[in-house]
Amino acid sequence: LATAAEIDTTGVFVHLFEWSHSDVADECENWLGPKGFDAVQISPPNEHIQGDQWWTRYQPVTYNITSRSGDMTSFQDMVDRCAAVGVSIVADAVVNHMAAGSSGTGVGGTSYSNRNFPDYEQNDFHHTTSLDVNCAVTDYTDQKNVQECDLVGLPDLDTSSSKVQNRIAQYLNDLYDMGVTGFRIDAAKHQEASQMNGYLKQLPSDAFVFGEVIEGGNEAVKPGMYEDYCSITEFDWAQEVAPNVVDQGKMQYLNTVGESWGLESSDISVIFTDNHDTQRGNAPLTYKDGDVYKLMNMFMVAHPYGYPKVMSSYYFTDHDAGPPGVSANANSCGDGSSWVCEHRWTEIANLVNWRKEAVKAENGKASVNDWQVSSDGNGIAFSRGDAAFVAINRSGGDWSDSFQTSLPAGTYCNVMQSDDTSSCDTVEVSSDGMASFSVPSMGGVAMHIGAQA
Ligand code: LM2
Ligand code: CA
Repeated sequence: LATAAEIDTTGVFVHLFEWSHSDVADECENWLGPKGFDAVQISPPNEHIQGDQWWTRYQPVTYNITSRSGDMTSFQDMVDRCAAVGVSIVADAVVNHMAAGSSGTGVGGTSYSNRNFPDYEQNDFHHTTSLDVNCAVTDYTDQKNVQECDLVGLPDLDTSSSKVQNRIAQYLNDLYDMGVTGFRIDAAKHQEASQMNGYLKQLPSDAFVFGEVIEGGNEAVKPGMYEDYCSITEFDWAQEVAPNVVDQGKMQYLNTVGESWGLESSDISVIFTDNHDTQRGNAPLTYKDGDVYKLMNMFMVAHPYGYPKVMSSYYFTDHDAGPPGVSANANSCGDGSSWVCEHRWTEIANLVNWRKEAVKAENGKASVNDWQVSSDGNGIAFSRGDAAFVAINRSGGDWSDSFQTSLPAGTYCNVMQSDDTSSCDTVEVSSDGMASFSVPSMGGVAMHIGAQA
C-alpha cells in the first residue's frame, strides 16, 4: 500500500484538467505543496477511446491505468510524490457508462464492440427491446429516463446489478490501494443513489467521495438524494455568487453566501467558479473574463462556505479541442496559447495558506468577522478567526480606508502581492487591530499570521 494523503475538506483543491501524471507530480512538489493545496483532481486515469478531443476521457474502454495522462508507472509515481508533500489525489471516476459506438479500440490497445467490453457484456447494461438497444436520456423530469437510459449515446451500465457494483468497487479500491483518497463520481445524477452506494460502501471509510449532481429547477433527481452517501457538487454556488461579482455594487451582499441562499449544506458541498464542462457551456465567468474572474476565485478561497475547487484550464476556442501538446510547467503557464494555470495566479494561490491559517485559528467554528464594505458596495473586507484578514475591491478605483482586523499587532506580508517574508509589500496592524492601506482596483489585500515580515 502506498503512503496516502487524506483529503481535508477545510482546505482547497485544484482540478489540473488534462495535465499529465508527470506534470502533476512536478506541480505537487514545486507549487501545490508549498502553497498549501490539499489535493488535485486529475482527469480520468483509466483507458479511454482514441482521439484528440478532451472528452475521449469520458468514454471508458477498461479500468486499466493508461490514458493520455500517462501509464501505470507514471500514475503511481505521481500519487507517491504528491503524497510525500501532503497533496492528495482525487480521481475522476467515470463509472456510469462505457464507450459509445459499434466498435473501437482504447488508447491501451483494447478492442470493444457494441456494449461488449472485457469487463462487461451486453447484459450488464441497461437495455430496452433487445440487449443491444437502449433509450436515450431526454427527459430530466423523469428519474428512470435520466438514470437508466444512455447519456449522449454512452452505453449505460446497469448499476442495480451486483456484478456491476462489484466491478466498479474493485476499480475504485485498486485506485485507493495505489494511494488515491478522493473520488469524483462522474455523472452521479445518472445513477440511482442507493445503487451508487452499492459500490461506494465497499470503499474504506476515509475515502472522500463527491458525486456530480447538477441541480435543475424541475428535474426529478436532486442533490439531496445523494447526501447520505457522499458529498456533492454545488453548481448553484457559482450561479448565485457570480452576479454579485459581475454587477456593480453587489459585492456587499456576499457576506451570507451559504445555506441561507438555498445552497446545500457547507460540509458536503464542493464549490467551483467553473469546471471543465461549464467553462465550455454556461459558466458565468471563466479565465476569459480576466480580473473579475480572479476576484470571484479570491472570494471563493477566502470565504468559509464549501470545499473550494480551483479550475486550472488550458486556452481554448474550439469546444472539443484537446490539451496543448507541450508540457505544463512554469514556462508554459500563462503564455496565452497552452496552459492557463489559474492556480498559479498569485492572489488565488496565496489565499490557500491564508485559508489554512484561518481554519486552524477558528477551531472548527468557521466565521466571518469584522465585515466591512466600501461606500459604493464594490469593496468587501473581513477577518477569519484572529489569524487572517482580506479586502477585495471590485471597483474601478482604489479603495483607501482604515480597516478593522482581528489580527495581533505586527507587520504582515500583503500576500496578494507576495508571501515572501523577506521581500513582500507589508501592512502594519496596530494593537487595536486597525490597519490603514489602499486596496487596488480589481484586486485585493490579504494578511495572515503565517506570513509576517
Ligand atoms: C459528465 N458528467 O456527468 C462529464 O463531466 C462530461 O464532460 C461528459 O461529457 C459526460 N458527463 C459523460 O461522461 C463529455 C462531453 C460530451 C462527450 C462525452 C463522451 O461533454 O460532448 O460526448 O464526454 O465523450 C461525445 C460527443 C457526443 C457523442 C458522444 C458519444 O460530443 O456528440 O454523442 O461522445 O459518442 C453521440
Ligand atoms: Ca445510469
